[in-house]
Amino acid sequence: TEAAHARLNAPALFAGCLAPRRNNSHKGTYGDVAVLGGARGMAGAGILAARAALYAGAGRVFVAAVDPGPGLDPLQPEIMFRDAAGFAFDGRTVVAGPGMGDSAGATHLLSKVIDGTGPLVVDADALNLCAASPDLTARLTAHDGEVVITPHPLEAARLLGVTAAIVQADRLENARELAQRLDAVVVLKGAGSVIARPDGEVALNTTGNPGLATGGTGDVLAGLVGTLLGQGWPAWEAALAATWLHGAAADRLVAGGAGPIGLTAGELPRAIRAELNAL
Ligand code: NPW
Ligand code: AMP
Ligand code: MG
Repeated sequence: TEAAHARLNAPALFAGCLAPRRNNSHKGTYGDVAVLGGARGMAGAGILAARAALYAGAGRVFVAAVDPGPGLDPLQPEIMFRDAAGFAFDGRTVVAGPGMGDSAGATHLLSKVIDGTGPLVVDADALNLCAASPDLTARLTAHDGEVVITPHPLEAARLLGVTAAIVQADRLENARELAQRLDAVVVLKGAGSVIARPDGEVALNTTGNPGLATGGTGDVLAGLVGTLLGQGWPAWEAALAATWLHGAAADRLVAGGAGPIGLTAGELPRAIRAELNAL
């Protein structure tokens, strides 16, 4: 079967990257994560990604917003809000795309981040902008730093220039193809997320449930990948751990009665924290 060609994602595959929080450490030790998002009407997506980054251990978390927005998450005042224009992205881990929109401003900021240095997660609207621009895609492929992309099947289809049905017909092979083309680690999301890397290695995620089929859960995953990259994890292990933890958190919520019907993305970050500390 197809799955025979894929490893099954499990904590053993990323356990080597789990490090205890050292006594002699400070917020600077655990990385800055900046979410490039915050288009009008979708501020929530950036906040969800930022909360995931915070609850999975980032030292400092920013939302760099493309449009004027709330400026504060009253339920999560730890998150710092900045105007994306003028924000110093370089050297920080950037999660580009959740609720970013496709405005000219968003496109300009994305190209700036892609041409910069440092670990990079590309999700949602940032993937769609790349799919619409061969130039941006080429520059992403040449990015100076680790890159993880987190497409759902339609986003993957846009990048490959095919339909979602074609992506779904051979998820392993299409995830591999994207990883090779973009020279990036790919998380092809959906029931049984596929994690692929440019050398052809693939893993199939075993956690998660249909409670995740609701708005905002992908934004949480992107923030989670970003926070692990920001704590120094290599792209492959960060993608494996994030997909495993994200699904395990959803499974934990369902076991507690908070789903699958009506599970909300906002409940995931705390459950992710519980999973991470239990490992
Ligand atoms: P269908 O309906 O089957 O034809 P889009 P988006 C398909 C932000 N958000 N298997 C499916 O197509 C995001 O961050 C903001 C098969 C679905 O309708 C982005 O910036 C939120 N098909 C922006 O919105 C919360 C699948 O893709 C279509 C599939 C747009 O992102 C919500 C949707 O894709 C959201 O995260 C699967 N497993 N999964 C907020 N609170 O601010 C998806 N599809 O049109 O690219 O839009 O993903 O909603
Ligand atoms: P997005 O479409 O970007 O919001 O991402 C949705 C998230 O939920 C991804 O992490 C998917 O893998 C996950 N997901 C969606 N539907 C399911 C499902 N039926 N079973 C397991 N995970 C799912
Ligand atoms: Mg999404």
